[in-house]
Amino acid sequence: MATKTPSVMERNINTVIDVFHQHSRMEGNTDTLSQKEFKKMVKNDLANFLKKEKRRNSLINDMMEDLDTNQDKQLSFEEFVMLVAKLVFATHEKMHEGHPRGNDHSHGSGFGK
Ligand SMILES: [Ca+2]
Ligand SMILES: [Ca+2]
Ligand SMILES: [Zn+2]
Repeated sequence: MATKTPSVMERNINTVIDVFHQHSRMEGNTDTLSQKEFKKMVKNDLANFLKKEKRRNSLINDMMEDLDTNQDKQLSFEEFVMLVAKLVFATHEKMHEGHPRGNDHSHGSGFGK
């Protein structure tokens, strides 16, 4: 069986993994995000989806505390993917503001703008 080119969805999943590690490698434990690394990721890579948080460090810290379920002040990849899941869900909800489900199922622009 020939290997097929990854689909857009598969590539986007790989991108999530790559972006996590681009940041996790910056300092300390290379497998986890420190508070500083997480801040940088929010500001560089989630600037449109987390606009409010981007502007206020205290919101980023709160978000990190919520995600850091074992409370070791580091985000493991497992803890981080919960944020991705929440963002996927929240983005879809946002797309449905003013676009009720049903009929031809249309979407607004979500957090993209
Ligand atoms: Ca690190
Ligand atoms: Ca942790
Ligand atoms: Zn939908």
